Amino acid sequence: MTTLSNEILATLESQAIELPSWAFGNSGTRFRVFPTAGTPRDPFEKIADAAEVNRLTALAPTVALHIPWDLVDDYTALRRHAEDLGVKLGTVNSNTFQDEDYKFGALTHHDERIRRKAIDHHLACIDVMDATGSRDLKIWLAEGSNYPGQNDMRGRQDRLQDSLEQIYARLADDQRLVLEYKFFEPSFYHTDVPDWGTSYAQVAALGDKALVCLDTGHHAPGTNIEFIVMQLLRLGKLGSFDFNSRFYADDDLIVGAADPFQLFRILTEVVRGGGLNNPDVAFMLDQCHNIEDKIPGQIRSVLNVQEMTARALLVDRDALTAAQQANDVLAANAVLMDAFYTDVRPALAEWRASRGLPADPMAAFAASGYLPRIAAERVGGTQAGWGA
Ligand code: PSV
Ligand code: MN
Ligand code: MN
Repeated sequence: MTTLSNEILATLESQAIELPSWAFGNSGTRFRVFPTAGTPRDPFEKIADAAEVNRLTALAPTVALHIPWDLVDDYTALRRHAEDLGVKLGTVNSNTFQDEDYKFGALTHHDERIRRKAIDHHLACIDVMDATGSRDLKIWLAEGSNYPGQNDMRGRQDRLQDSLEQIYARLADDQRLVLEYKFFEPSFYHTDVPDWGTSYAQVAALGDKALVCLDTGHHAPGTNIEFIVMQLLRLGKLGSFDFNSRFYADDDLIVGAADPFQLFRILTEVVRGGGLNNPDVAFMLDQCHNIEDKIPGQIRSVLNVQEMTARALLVDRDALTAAQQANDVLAANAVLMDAFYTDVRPALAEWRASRGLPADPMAAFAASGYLPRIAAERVGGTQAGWGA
């Protein structure tokens, strides 16, 4: 069995991966949202489910909120509820994509009334952050156009900068803004923040508290995502990850499911660039579980990140540098592949058990009776999220 050094285990022990509250809600495609028994009826129940993932893995100490999906009267009570369950409230995500007014844009809109409304929504999100103790405001914009000529792309970019400046000005000293990019969808011709370069240009103009959010599912097929990770770390502008995996578009599948090797390559650059366990670089999941059970879906996801991080930490850096310096192409590649092909699962299971955690968190969850209990308890009610 492969053993992991104490240094690697100590690094893994500090790993924290934020869970998205919406992963626990029902979601689907434009064809159908399949409901699941026991789905949370309110943000309190979403946090209880997230806390279950953390209880079994010790990997997920924070939960991201989405406003208004997670609207509550009293955020201090929500914060207390989370802390009672051993987790904290994390990133606040804004939502300017489910309101009729935003059909043709929000922070980029030429109609000043609508743009004001979208800016005010973000200011309200920062109010929520003040109450929840959250550090980060995550902005993903569903803005763009479907047809050439439909919009003045330049004017929209200028208005976006002005809108972001107004939002940025409201941040407290210890708060940050992360701007997420996505190459297409819901718009199909142009998107206002389509790539890391645009996000970087926008946040660089704002200041140190504005950074880029890299969602692994938001790139064209074949994109070398680890290169982008390297570059943003190099520039000190990688604020956060939204981890998930994809086969075709923004599939939001379990991280590491579609392309484990890509996850390994990304994490190898994170390690290389000092982004691991770096408080400036938040690790988050952004996933939807359309057909699988949601809590085990999240457990599997955080375990996949942990496993792949362990493999990235196994890369023999000295051997790699020596091979690179000698232009030994095949030897350098072999160093990476040796680490990637190392099965770290038995060592991680043993390590978990030694810390009083279940060796197999998936099995422990299945045996816990939590799922049948919430299925019996949570009857009725509506649930906000993608299906809303
Ligand atoms: C839509 O693409 C999206 O998946 C973005 O990645 C956001 O992070 C997420 O929704 C939540 O708004
Ligand atoms: Mn995302
Ligand atoms: Mn997405």
